[in-house]
Amino acid sequence: MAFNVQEIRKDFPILQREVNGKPLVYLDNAATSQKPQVVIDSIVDYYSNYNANIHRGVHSLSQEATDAYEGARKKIQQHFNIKQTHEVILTAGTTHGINLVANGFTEFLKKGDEIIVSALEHHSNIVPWQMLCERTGAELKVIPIDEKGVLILSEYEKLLSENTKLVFVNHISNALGTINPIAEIIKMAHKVGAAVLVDGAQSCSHIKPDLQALDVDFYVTSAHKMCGPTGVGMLYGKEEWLNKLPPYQGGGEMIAEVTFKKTTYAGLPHKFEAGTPNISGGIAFGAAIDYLNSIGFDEIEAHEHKLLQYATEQLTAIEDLKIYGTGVDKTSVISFNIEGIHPYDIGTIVDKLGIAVRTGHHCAQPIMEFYKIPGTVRASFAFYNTKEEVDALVAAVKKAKTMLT
Ligand code: 7TS
Repeated sequence: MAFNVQEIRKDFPILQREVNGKPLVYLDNAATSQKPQVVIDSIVDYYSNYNANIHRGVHSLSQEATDAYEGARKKIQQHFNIKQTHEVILTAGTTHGINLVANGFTEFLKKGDEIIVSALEHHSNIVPWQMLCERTGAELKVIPIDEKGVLILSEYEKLLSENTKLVFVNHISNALGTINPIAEIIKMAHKVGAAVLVDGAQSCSHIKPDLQALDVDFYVTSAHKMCGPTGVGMLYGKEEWLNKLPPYQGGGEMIAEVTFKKTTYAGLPHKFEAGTPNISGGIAFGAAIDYLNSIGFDEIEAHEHKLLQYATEQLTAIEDLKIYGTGVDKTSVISFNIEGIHPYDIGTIVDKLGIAVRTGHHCAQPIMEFYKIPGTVRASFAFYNTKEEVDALVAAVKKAKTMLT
């Protein structure tokens, strides 16, 4: 089916509403995406028709719920081209997946070992590694960026050594939109025997990563950035790594046998899935993946690229407006400031005109420190945004500028 943005918008009930008396222009997709009716329906259907706990009942409802939840895991596996279903761990989201891995590495690291992160990371891909370093005595090293907000690979190469045990980098920067050359980063890390975790929180709504082709060791993402619900996500780990890592949490459903003397753990993926999970969330994650694939990632990328180009041209034409993150490989995120105006003030005025953008440091304070700014205004576009919405943003930013100068 040809890509028709007006038809697609009809799938999202929220896009029909008004904010402050104006049609909603939702440009905060990097924070969370909106949800199509099919995803909302999948949650309602579960609670209305087959709500039961999974993996434990012989009764029919439990079986139906288990089949739907495990069906979603299979969809995730196929979508990301993961070799085996049990390499998909269902989590509460990206942050949970990162902490699970960081916690698991505690017993494998010692003083003298090094961990590399990039200067483009979200706090959730910095803080857990700092905590890991505190626990183990390992040292954190940082791949720097250039003025365009692009990682300097020659500096990364210099940081790599036989002491490097782990490398963590996001696929796409949430604050700037830079797409990182993860295939190269992974290859370089593997040459020195280091494992790599890629944070895909920002990428999976824009592109379809092939995890086997990337040969990545761990990959994490959140369903809510991909038209799915909040509170659910995915951790992919290579089987050999997941077998090596200890469980993150103890509880029901993650055991093989429990006595007061000793507990043995269940196999993958259950070893990492203690307790009753977000069942409706997992099922809806599967529905979101089906929905995105029904639109098609080639179409999504092409449309978003056009929006990015158009919005970049239009915003750049505003005097004193500076865009941060100007690398060639970039997704549909524009972070900007107008000289002499606080980003929060712009965000507040454009909200009055129905336009949702994020302002602030975007949980990436080191990037703001690099540019010596308090924060930015960030407009992040999804496949359901339109050229007319870009025009509305540009007009609103011009109005804000007039009011504030
Ligand atoms: N990593 C990146 C690159 C992110 O962009 C985010 C969330 C996270 C990790 C954390 O994801 P969570 O689902 O576990 O919370 N980023 C943003 C953002 O840019 N604006 O709000 C949340």
